[in-house]
Amino acid sequence: MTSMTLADLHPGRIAVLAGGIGGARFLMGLRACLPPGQAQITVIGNTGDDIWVHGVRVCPDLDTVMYTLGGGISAERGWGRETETFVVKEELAAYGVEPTWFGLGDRDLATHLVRTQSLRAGFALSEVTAALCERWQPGVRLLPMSDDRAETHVLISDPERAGEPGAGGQPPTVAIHFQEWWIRHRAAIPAHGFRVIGIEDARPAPGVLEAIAEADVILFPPSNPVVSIGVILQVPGIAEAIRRATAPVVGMSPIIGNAPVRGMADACLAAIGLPTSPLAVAQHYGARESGGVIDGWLVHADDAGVLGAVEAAGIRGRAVPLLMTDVAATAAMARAALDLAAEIAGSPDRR
Ligand code: FO1
Repeated sequence: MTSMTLADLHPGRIAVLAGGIGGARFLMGLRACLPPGQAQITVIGNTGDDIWVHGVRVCPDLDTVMYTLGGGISAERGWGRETETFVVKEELAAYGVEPTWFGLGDRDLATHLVRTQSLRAGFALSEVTAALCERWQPGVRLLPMSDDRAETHVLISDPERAGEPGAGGQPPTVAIHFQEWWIRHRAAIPAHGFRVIGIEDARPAPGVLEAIAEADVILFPPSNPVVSIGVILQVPGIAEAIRRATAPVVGMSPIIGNAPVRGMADACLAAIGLPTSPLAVAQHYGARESGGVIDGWLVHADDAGVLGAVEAAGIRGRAVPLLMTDVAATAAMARAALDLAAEIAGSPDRR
């Protein structure tokens, strides 16, 4: 069986569910591995991280994709702008205004001001995102998962009331915004779970369901499977659209060995009772043939030992280098994902 390549498919409509830094890094490789103009990439971005802070609306994962692909990202931080300053942040702190823990950059602030002004004028987040991308030209279509507000909050034991016995002798549980847990507490406070406030009423943004239905390939980059891709899949209609899609769905493990490549996916997996392993994440997404959302799964070369169990879960597995050390390495990973997708698309049993 000759392995099909993307060129054998229709000129390549690729839908990518993406979170922040991991998703953006992957997209740099995906864009690099395709001949220019060969494919149209639609990114469905996570907006569960979004937050109102100092009166402006910040969309971390959308901005990280936009800045990274548009050439404005701070390579050192992976978020926010390069050659950034934080004078406004310092001035706000001088007034004693909270949150002082949020890294609001001066250049980044311009993006939030434009977005906030446009939202206040009645434009939808998807329209605002398209307008911001006019400047940055990311080379992909960037869609928020939803135009409706759906914010990830983290359930933790109330640090202020640690002594008090709550239900069942546990201290009372409180919910804090994901950004506070992630930035202020570095995800070091054990999370009992996540609640995406408003997700039940959130609708997929215009173009999202069509991008999934019309895709030739659907990819899950190594973004956080719980609070990034996991949140996108909670938008009513999106997981169902992926289950029904004709395109093969291939994901990539954000976990190498038993540790996340970066970020704190292990703290997120623990919060929902999952071990930090490439197999656990694949099983969490589940095989499409048994009601899940993926057909194929890439694990890191050193984790080839889990491929038997991945296949037993009904998912076609491949072990390839998954460290996105530079664009060339990431392009090779993206190519491996596309080749696996083409193989799945071409095989009669679709697995
Ligand atoms: N991450 C941090 O670790 N510290 C920050 O102060 C911080 C500020 C920030 C501002 C704008 C933005 O778009 C992202 C920012 N991030 C910061 C990253 C952000 O918390 C994460 O990228 C996502 O929310 C999780 O992927």
